[in-house]
Amino acid sequence: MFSSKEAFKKEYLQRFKEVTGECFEESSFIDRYNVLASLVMKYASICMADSHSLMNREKNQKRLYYFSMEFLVGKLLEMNLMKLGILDVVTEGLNDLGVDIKDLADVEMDAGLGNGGLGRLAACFLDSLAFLNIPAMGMGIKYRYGLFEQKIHEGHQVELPDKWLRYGNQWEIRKASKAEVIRFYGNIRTIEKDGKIVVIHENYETVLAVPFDVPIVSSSSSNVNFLRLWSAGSTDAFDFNLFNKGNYMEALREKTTAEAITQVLYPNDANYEGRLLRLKQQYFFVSAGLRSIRRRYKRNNEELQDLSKKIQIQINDTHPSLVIPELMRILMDHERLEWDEAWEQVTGICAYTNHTILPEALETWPQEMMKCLLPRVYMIIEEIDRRFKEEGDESTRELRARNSILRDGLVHMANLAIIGSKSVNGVAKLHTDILINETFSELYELYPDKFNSKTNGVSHRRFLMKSNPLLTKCINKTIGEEWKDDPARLKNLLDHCGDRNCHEMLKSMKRKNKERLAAYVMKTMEIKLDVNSIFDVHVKRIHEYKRQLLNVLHIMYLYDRIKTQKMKIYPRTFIFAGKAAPSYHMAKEIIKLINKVADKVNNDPEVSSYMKVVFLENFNVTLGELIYPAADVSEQISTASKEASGTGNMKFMMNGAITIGTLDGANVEIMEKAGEDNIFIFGLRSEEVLEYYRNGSYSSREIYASDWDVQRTVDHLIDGFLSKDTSEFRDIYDSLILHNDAYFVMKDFRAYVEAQKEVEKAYRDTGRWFEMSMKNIAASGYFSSDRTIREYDNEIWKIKEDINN
Ligand code: 26V
Repeated sequence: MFSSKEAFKKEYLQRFKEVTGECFEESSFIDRYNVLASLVMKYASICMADSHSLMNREKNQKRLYYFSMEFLVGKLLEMNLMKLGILDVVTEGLNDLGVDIKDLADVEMDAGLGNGGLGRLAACFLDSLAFLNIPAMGMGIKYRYGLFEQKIHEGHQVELPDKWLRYGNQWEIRKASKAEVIRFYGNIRTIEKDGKIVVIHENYETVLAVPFDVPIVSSSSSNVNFLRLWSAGSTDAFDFNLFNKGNYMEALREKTTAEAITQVLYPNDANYEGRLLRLKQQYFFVSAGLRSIRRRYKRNNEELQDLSKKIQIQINDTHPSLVIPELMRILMDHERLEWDEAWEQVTGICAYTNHTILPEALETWPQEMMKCLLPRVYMIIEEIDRRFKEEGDESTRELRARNSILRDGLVHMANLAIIGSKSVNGVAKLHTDILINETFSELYELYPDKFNSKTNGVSHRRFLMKSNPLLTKCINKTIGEEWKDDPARLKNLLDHCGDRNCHEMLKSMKRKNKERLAAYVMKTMEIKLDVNSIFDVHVKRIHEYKRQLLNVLHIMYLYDRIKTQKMKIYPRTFIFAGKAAPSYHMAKEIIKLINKVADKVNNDPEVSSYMKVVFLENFNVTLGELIYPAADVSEQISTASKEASGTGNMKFMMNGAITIGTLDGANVEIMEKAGEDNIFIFGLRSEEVLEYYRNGSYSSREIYASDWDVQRTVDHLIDGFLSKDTSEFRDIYDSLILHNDAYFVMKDFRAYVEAQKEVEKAYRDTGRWFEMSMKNIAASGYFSSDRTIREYDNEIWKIKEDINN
């Protein structure tokens, strides 16, 4: 691209005039950002065009389509510059022009088209697919409003719309010519023609699906993949008849109803609600995506029998699992394939990833709703279900009935996804074991070969190289730069983990990152953090199973000890961030509690030299990038068995933080890789938790009665310790005592307190601490999403294999 910073400056200033018609000197950050982004986009688009034509026409390569309702992409400017290898040139060039690139990067709004783990994983996967040169396309929804913006007002969460498109989106190309028409509602009639049944769909409503393509650039090749986001509009934008009769509102109705489909991302990340609009979203992007795949396929291929040799679809959780019946519909109704031929293709193409075993998150739709909205798709699901129940031998009949797709008036989406896919994977070893042995044990009996595990990973390019340049430098100095393209080589750090100079380097890196975060906290909250204190960080969605409550109760306990027993602790800064689903009452109560405790601790001079507590507003990808590099301690304390994998745990690890956690999700593998001595594990194991659920023998009251510290701390929720209004945290108290503490917070309290003492002891021993830290960084290469994607490809998609043949 730019051979030198001079070349960059020349092109940038030229482009500035072309785009804005203004002089650079008087321009705003917004204009400067827009022009820079458009310049990067120019190159990315050219590469995208070239690689498309190469992949499609000449090579006709096999390709992956990653269907996901969520892609939590974050900001793209610096990432794209880094991947194109021009971040330094551009930074310096801008410097010459008197511009700090950070000011421009700040202008970009996060593309927050996801809730949390699942959406961010999808974005990391796109990054790795591009890096590994695997032809792939992400298929998703262009929500007008992404995940809400969180404000904290007097300790409460307030939700504001996320206007991420306020200044437009520089990273997309609208492909009006590739729009598709999607059909909802109506009736189905069948007729016979030439001895074949023909399905006729009548009286349907239509919605227009317009694709926006976002290029995913890669540092390793000129192949540019892309993310295709679908936006809904009316096929008949304005009814002039109605308008001419003066009925303005009615004339707009159709347009508004159609557009509503992609207006907003549903902000729940665990609690499933059977909303019609959500089902519309699912079918909308599934149908549009498949139609565009079919179009592309037919341009380059003649035989439909080869479909599964050219196309692979990964279904990210059950949300896109309508892919299965919709693809059946297209192959049968449009391409005239017989059921068996179509089914062979579909079950050779689709693979499903499960991301949660929380029963309340497993998707089901009322049969009546689906039948009405998607009459033909529903018929196909009925047929899939009928065949599933009749297949196999007699001995499996009952088992099949118990696991059918249509039961109790509901469509069970996970069952549909498992039956219609060639592969079913969990996202960490433990999670997969639980899927196999508990959640889907009976389906596992029928399809043992489908089940497999793919431990999650994260993009070390974004969460280490981009967000922690200081650590990147330290690593380069110690082991060279090969690890950047092959993160497994971080292992080489093990040869240096006893080296005092390395410890000093890491210590100074951590300190600077803590200063960077402290400056942000000062600017945004006017709270001064002590960078010499331990930064103990708990950032993720707020959920009872993630047990932010356990962390706060521990803080309350420490506070009380310092006050009443003059206990001395190593200074600590407890940092929280995360959003609660707007309708999740308990999660919002927990946010209130954290803020109440923060208020009390931070304003008590007797304690505040030992402790600070802060809740940072509006956790998103960008804030994460500021926080992970500054963390000393990573809180991963979910109730064992509940966290499918966790990916924050990996981001912290990569940045040299030490985990305090339960043996849950990928923590288990983090322990295996980093070594038991380099992580602080405590609490119930998953088997113990599952056993308690089975036999119902847990009693939180027993613990309350037998452990004085637990009792005193829990009582502080309602005895005026926190608030004059003793009813304020009654619901939390009741969840623990009246409702028997469903997440075993009280059960694990004592073990957590002890583990935290160990953390403090280790931190006081600087040599030990940084040795542990280095061992974590060294072992973090395994948790790069490059490794995860290689596994998906080697074992499920087999795309590289196809390219190499
Ligand atoms: C579920 C629902 C239910 C209906 C309403 C909207 C909605 C949106 C998202 C979800 C999926 C929740 C599942 C999820 O995010 N799982 C997380 O996936 C991460 C990546 O695999 C994993 O690291 C986390 O442990 C897991 O909780």
